[in-house]
Amino acid sequence: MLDESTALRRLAGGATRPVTQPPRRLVAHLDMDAFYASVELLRYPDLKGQPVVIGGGRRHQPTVGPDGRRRYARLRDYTGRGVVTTSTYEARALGVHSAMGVMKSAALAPDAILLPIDFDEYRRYSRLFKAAVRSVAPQVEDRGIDEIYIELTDVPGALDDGGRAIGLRLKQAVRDATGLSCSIGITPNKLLSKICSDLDKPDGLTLVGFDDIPARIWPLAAKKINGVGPKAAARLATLGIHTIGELAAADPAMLLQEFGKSFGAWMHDAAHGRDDRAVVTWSEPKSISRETTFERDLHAVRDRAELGAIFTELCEDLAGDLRRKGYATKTVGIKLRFDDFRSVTRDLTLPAHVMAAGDLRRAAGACLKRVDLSRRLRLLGVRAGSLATLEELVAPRPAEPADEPPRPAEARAERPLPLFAALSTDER
Ligand code: DCP
Ligand code: MG
Repeated sequence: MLDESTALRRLAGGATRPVTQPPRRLVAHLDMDAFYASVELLRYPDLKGQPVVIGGGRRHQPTVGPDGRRRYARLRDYTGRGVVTTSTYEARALGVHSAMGVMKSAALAPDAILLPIDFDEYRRYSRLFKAAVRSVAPQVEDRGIDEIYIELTDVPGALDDGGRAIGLRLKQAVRDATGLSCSIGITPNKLLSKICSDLDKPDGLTLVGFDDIPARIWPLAAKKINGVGPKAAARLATLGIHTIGELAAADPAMLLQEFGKSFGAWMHDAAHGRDDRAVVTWSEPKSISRETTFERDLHAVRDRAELGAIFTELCEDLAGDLRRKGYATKTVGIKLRFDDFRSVTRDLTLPAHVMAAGDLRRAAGACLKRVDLSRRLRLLGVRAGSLATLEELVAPRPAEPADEPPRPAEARAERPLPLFAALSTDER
């Protein structure tokens, strides 16, 4: 039996508590280098080493002159409201960055080359690099077009050298499959790995263990923590907290008071490098939406035609998203923002799943009828919720009761599902 003082010490987490090492875990965060720009340089290798900005429309496509040489659009000739999606490191050295207006970037780098955006090509390379990674380490969480998390803990040998060998193998696999470079952070969790993949760009491999946190993580700006946005960073700055180290040293009670219980506690843990989120290898979107802010506020009656055209286009774009991703929707919603910045949403649940633009448009139109439209509008959005994959609709999961009694196979074959009619045009 335990004597009282031992029991108390154990309760208090004192010296007699068995020391358990946290389970050893390694997670990678991989982010492609200057992704869209690097994909473009594969097509136009003559541009290597030059400042190149990706952000134009089709009219900025390079042309071939009578001498057989390619001619590129230059930033200085650009007029319009487009924004920079990304740029080569040479353009960044001149001050250009993502989300900057193209005309503003032209003032900084007038001679830089402008190339149009080609999402299809970037998506193709995205699939290629992710497949290459999966062939080395299968537990991959997709975080967008150019970044992923990879659980390395179960990859044989990965833990032996802090992840260096597996990191090099991943980079080589990506290079072999795509010709592109990436930067990888490998640490015990997602939070630290996300920070670390950015520390040695381009073509970096950064390994950090818990023991390295004071030297490698604490000197960094607090906003380097994914989740500490510009607003939180500005608020921290007013409290005299600029670095992650200063955040780690801050009184947790003060953080809770200033930022609320959950965000305050999360920031305290994050600054100490604590994060136990799993690498989630599979997920379905809850909804898919499209929205647009108008160039000028529009009125439902006076600008009816223009508004109608935008509304239809949004539904067509949304239908395209659903088709590409292989989903149908049963709940269609709209979002409106008025000129006084007030927002309203309405939605409608349909008797069956749909994915065609016309069906979305009708449902969204019915939602619109339920809104008072006397004020002018700034923004319009359309959302598809209650998603089901096409596979689920064709072969419902056994647990789900069928909506209608099974029909004979021949009858099914003769009457294609409306979904397939929608799919048959281009992307089947
Ligand atoms: N992107 C975009 N608009 C932004 C930011 C990014 O369209 N405001 C696109 C273009 C990028 C891609 O997403 O190529 C990936 O974004 P990153 O932030 O990873 O930027 P890069 O990969 O271009 O550069 P880095 O080497 O810094 O990762
Ligand atoms: Mg990137």
